[in-house]
Amino acid sequence: MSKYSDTIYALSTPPGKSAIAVIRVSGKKVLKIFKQITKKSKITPNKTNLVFLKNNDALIDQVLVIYFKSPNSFTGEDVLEINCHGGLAVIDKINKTLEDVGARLAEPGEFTKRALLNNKIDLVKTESISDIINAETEKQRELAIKNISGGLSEFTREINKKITTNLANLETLIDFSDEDLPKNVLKKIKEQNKNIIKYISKELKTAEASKPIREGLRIGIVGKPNTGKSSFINYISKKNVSIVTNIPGTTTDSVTSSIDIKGLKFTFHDTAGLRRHKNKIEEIGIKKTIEIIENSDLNLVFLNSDEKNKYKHISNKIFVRSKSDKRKNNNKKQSIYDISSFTGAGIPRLLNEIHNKTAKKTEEMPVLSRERHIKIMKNILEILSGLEFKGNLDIAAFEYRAALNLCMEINQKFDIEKILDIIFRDFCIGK
Ligand SMILES: Nc1nc2c(ncn2[C@@H]2O[C@H](COP(=O)(O)OP(=O)(O)OP(=O)(O)O)[C@@H](O)[C@H]2O)c(=O)[nH]1
Ligand SMILES: [Mg+2]
Repeated sequence: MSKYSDTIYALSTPPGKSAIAVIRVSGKKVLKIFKQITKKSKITPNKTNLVFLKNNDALIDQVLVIYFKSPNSFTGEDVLEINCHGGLAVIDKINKTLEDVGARLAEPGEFTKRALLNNKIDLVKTESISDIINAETEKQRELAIKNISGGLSEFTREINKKITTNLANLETLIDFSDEDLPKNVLKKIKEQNKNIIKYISKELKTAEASKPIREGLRIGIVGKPNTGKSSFINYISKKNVSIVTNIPGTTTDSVTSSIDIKGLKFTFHDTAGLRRHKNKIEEIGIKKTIEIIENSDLNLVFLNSDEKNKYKHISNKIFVRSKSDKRKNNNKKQSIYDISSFTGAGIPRLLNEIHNKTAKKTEEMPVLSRERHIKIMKNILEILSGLEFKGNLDIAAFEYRAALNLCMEINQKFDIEKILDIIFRDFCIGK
């Protein structure tokens, strides 16, 4: 018997004490379970019902329950949503009671997985649900909701249609002799092939440009010891993520912290900086700094005084001088950002500049929002670009069918088990 025939339950709200908690139950035994835990004989679907939950005859809590009758529920199965008081003991007792009457704890994402298997949602929507739950910034949320509302599904359908039409034309050309066909069919096929390539390339470009939305941006914080690097990362993180002392060389390892600037995720890397090392620990720390400089979208070089020319080898950088609260005449030069991590002066301007310098090309929201989609589209592009339509056209038709199969992988239950695990890895229990 498939594990999907079990009746499952899970807390759908975050674990911990709260005013209200929601426990969801889904599967064939839902009605039987409802009767057992409420001692009621009937429940009307889609209506709220105030009932007492019981374990045998002992009262557990007074709760609101809603029954969604299959197939009109999120999972497509019978579903019971229990809105109980959010106390830890209450949640625990209800969970135990559900276990006693034959339900089992759901795996991460199992509710959504069942919705997918019961055709309540498609694969792209499933991924978008995961993305919307995991969205950390406004832009990531916008991207996820775009695909929940069908952006990618629409694009995929369009590509699918174009490939199918061209494949049909190719097969007609193979099956019929030249005399029976209108002229220029092959020319049209070639043109259409070019159009599909253009169409996919454009979306891949947008996807590439929007990488910062999906993955965020990396900002290195480097410079001499004691220039205020760690104090800065602490200030913008609003907590002490990195140790600060007046001893030069306090930071030896790299410390990261992510913040949201205008809807984008920026991960700052505080480092040991660049200096002569005195021991093995410092040597490793400085090696790490060099790696971070190379892999960052932008580096903030913290200056002590005017040692700008020491950093000629860093290409993508801006200069920062902290501790402006200690100076009377601050630098008026645009090329150095004067800040204070004590008063916060100059920091909004600096964050604004960091955003301007790194996030220029992210205005357009892509339809291809995941590595999986991008990889499939790249593969299709490779197939279509490699076609010559010379000699035996059977080869071209064969390749076109391969492209069509790939396209279907985006949104259909193609090789489903293979990709399900990858998608559901990011889900939480109860969703
Ligand atoms: N007045 C003032 N002092 C600051 C400011 N930022 C840092 N400091 C002080 O400068 C000293 C060094 O600060 P850190 O933030 O540890 O400097 P760092 O660049 O991380 O130093 P290392 O980790 O040793 O490379 C500490 O005593 C801080 O309190 C600031 O904006 N104003
Ligand atoms: Mg430091």
